[in-house]
Amino acid sequence: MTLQVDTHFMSALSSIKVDLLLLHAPAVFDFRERGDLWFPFLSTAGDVPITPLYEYFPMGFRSLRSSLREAGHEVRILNLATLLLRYPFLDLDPLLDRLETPLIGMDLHWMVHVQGVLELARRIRRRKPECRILLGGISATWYAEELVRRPEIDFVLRGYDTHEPLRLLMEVLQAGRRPDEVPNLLWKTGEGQVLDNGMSHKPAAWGRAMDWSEMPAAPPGDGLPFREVLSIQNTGCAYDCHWCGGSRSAFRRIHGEGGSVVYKSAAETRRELESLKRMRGGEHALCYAISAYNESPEGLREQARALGSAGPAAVNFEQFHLTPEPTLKAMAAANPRTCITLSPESHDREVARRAGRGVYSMEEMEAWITRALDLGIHQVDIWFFIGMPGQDEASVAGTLAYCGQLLQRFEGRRVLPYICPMQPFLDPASTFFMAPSAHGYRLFARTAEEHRRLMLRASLPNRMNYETHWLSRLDIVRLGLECVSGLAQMKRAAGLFPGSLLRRLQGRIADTLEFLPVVHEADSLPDPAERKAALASLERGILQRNREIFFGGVANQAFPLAREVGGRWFDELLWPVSELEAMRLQEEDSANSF
Ligand code: B12
Ligand code: SF4
Repeated sequence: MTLQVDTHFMSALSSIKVDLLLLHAPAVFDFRERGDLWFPFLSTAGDVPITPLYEYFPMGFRSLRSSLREAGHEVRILNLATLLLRYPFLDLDPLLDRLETPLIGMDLHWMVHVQGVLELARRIRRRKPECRILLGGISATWYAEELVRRPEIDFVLRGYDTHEPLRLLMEVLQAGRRPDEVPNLLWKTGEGQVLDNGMSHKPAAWGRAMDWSEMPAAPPGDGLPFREVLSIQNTGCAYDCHWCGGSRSAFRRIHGEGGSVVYKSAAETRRELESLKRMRGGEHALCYAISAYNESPEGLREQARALGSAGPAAVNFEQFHLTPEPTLKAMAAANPRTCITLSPESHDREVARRAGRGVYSMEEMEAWITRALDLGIHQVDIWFFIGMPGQDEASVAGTLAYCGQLLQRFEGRRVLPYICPMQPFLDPASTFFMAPSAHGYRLFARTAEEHRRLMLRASLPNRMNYETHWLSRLDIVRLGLECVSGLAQMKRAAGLFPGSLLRRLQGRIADTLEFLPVVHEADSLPDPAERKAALASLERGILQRNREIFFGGVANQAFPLAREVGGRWFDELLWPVSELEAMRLQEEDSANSF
């Protein structure tokens, strides 16, 4: 499936002239053309509504845009992952030709984007050699020294808050000066010498307000019942889940000594929550307070009150401990549809403890759920994980069975368990990543380059960067799918799922489970020529399945109904929808005339 577009179509797109383009890459750049790379159903672990291109960009993209605009710069965002999903006939080079910018900044926040980011940087360098390329985000910070040495990268701006350093960098570049004075910057001179300006910019107050009143235009056909928004009022973490690249220890490894949680200032938090009231369609907003677990009880009650007055349709608070009653009451009072998300990781407390959780037993959790629901909490979501130390197949089966018990005990009430495999990566910089064998892990990649290569393996298990002493890579992927299927069956029995949805979900999972060992076996052949031939024989099957994954709508475990891609807060298309739709019509006309 090669999607070459005749470049005269592109004349329908206007030229875009900016001082900085913030660009979000698809996780794998050439996803449309590759018959040798399979993206299985639910391969993103199924926790958030995305395709395997991982379309979310860091929230900081939007606050960087607004703060740099305030400083007088023209800054725009392009989510290339979404653009190519909605308009798959577009080609990169003609798109780049419509862009006039001296600087392109890409997020390598999530490691899973490593292939997409580097491939895109390489292609931009080839097509627009005059344009400087900058990386930022958590993974870019961790791998900065390796990344800046690559010929396609000019700058890496490290840190959890880059608003001020980026403003300085733009000022310096516009004045034609060397960026020696920009803190947190790693950069290359014209002669290719790498210079490190040090990482001194670690502000005590993190981030700027997100402006929710500004949302990307929703393309036609987008019938989303809810608009997801996020309320993240801190970064880093007070806790230490050992698999997590944002944990207390990992945050310090990445950013150096200092505190491990950094909070937004009260003024910026207020400004952000106020903007929710001005959001178009805000009454349909589903607001996730993701790092709410790092707030003090007073902070959390304050956040609940503020969210309540902003009036979204529903609010979801993520909690590490079992929330105490006074806070539960404030949360329930904030919104009639307040949901709490817990992540015990495993029903087996020993497995949970080894992962850095296990702070309550399942009996304590169940008693708490009863109280929480009685106090007016609308829903409790409970996430379990696959890929933890000491967790074997029997232990995962035990977790699935426990989910069944939970569903039975709370039948008719909104208590929803989920099981999610940790794939494809164990987070770089996490405690398990740093000392794998001590915790029963084996790593298949450590450097950014090794991760980039992994992302190009045909089989999802071979794309994973770890296995455990108890579960192989293939086991982790297979068990994840089996658990989602088993859980769906249980939810159907509890009246939470329509039968038609269950049949469709289970049909797709059954097909994926059947194809999984076939692709894995072919991709694991040791002889490269034999591997290539074996994969070539599977190309049609791979392309056909990938097409459904990318162009059949986006789904996740919580909302397994496929929805059209677009209209989400991060679906920034850069060009006006009217121009893109006009191009679609031209393209369809041209296809019909053949
Ligand atoms: C909130 C959160 C989310 C939110 C998304 C939030 C968002 N869009 O920003 C949701 C729930 C959707 C999410 C999803 C995922 N997440 Co997450 N997430 C977090 C969490 C809890 C906080 C992140 C945070 O504080 N960000 C705020 C700050 C740091 O970033 P920011 O303000 O947005 O951006 C600033 C800087 O990062 C930097 N910057 C970022 N990009 C760029 C680019 C340029 C050019 C420049 C100059 C600067 C720059 O400057 C910005 C402004 O100051 C962390 C854990 C933790 N405690 O850190 C995990 C974490 C980041 N997530 C992680 C993972 C693995 C995922 C998923 C891949 C999980 C999955 N499903 O498989 C998905 C990916 C989704 C996608 N891309 O489509 C890992 C990443 C590990 C790694 N190194 O790869 C982390 C560390 C821990 C974890 N396992 O949850 N996540
Ligand atoms: S997974 Fe654990 S350590 Fe990581 S952000 Fe969440 S609570 Fe913190």
